[in-house]
Amino acid sequence: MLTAIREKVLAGKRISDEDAMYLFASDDIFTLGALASHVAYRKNGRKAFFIRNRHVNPTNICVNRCKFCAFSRSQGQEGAFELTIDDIIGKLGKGQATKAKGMGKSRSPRSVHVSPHGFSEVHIVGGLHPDWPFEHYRNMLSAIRKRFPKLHIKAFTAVEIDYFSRISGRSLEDVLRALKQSGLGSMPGGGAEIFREEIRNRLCPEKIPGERWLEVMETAHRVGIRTNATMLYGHVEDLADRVDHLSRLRRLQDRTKGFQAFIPLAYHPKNTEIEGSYTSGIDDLKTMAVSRIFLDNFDHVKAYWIMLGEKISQLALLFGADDIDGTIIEEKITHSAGGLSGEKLTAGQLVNLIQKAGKVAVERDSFYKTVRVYP
Ligand code: V47
Ligand code: SF4
Repeated sequence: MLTAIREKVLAGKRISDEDAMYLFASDDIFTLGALASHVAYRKNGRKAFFIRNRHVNPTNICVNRCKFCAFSRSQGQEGAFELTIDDIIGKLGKGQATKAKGMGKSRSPRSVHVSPHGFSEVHIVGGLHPDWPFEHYRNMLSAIRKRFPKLHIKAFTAVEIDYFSRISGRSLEDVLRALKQSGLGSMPGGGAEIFREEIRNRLCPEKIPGERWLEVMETAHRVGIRTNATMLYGHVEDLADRVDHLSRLRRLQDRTKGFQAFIPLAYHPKNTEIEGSYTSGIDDLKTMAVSRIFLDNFDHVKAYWIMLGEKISQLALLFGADDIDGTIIEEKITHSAGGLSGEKLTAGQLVNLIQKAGKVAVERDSFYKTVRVYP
């Protein structure tokens, strides 16, 4: 069976759901790595991408309270926070002090892209706040755009977009167009978790169904907003749930071509309601490899170093990943749940991780355009 799958992959053919099940169940991790690397090479050559970015969470107050989420709080609960728009602008402004960090002793400093604030993208996601009106989110984007006109704003999961539609009474399309007009550049892939209803009900009964998540993304793609996609694995799902999830993403991508990257998110169990254990390194690498092989219509598969750790994300570059995300600077979601990594890496450290994996480090912009190649 593995030989037949191998031949399909080498011939550039699509593998089936059954093939993906077989690969997940296989212990032949080296063959998985070789096949995934083959697909990654066909897509991106020896390149592995990173970005200078910063994460910001405007609030952790959330009406959903998903059972795997250690980040969220109820209103008035200890540890709940709300950032004002000025707080957010202040955080983004602080990057200016770090703009030269991680550059090392560059041999060609003039070719180096350094945005005025030290990062080229801000990634904004937060809880579903019970009181904030939709206008608040538009004002947030407009204020950021006004203060940092060149900063790319990647913001709001499909779950947040659906919430904005409900609190404002506007259609999804209307909400997305309005956000785009206020400065939204693209959307992250969070909130997907596991689409299958039985699992979703156990994980996050208040969250929108998988079908709605896909509908939001389809609408975003239709109005010209590129997005990512994720899958949260390693909790209560089984391998068939993972394959079902990947399969639904692949079908939507066939229709829209609007997903840029797929990011498998390794479950972190601390301070959560469902508890459980950390994922194993083997599972992380296998999941990366099977995702890369299966999602033949995704250009990029990302090894998010915050969740995988520096070392596994580096190894993941040999198991199909072509991106390790970015400088991050501040991270709360994973760290609330027992994240074992640091919260920030310099560009120099990211380049080093990539180069030591034998790949060509490429700093990218938010649409995977090359900013700088590190020889
Ligand atoms: O939506 C929540 C997940 C996501 C836990 O698109 C957890 O480029 C593990 O989506 N253990 C947010 N995961 C992070 C995310 C993301 C990160 C980096 C890049 C991109 C991108 C997207 O984190 C949530 C949820 O799926 N999450 N709790 C937990 N205990
Ligand atoms: Fe809220 Fe998102 Fe956490 Fe769920 S995962 S409780 S929607 S912040």
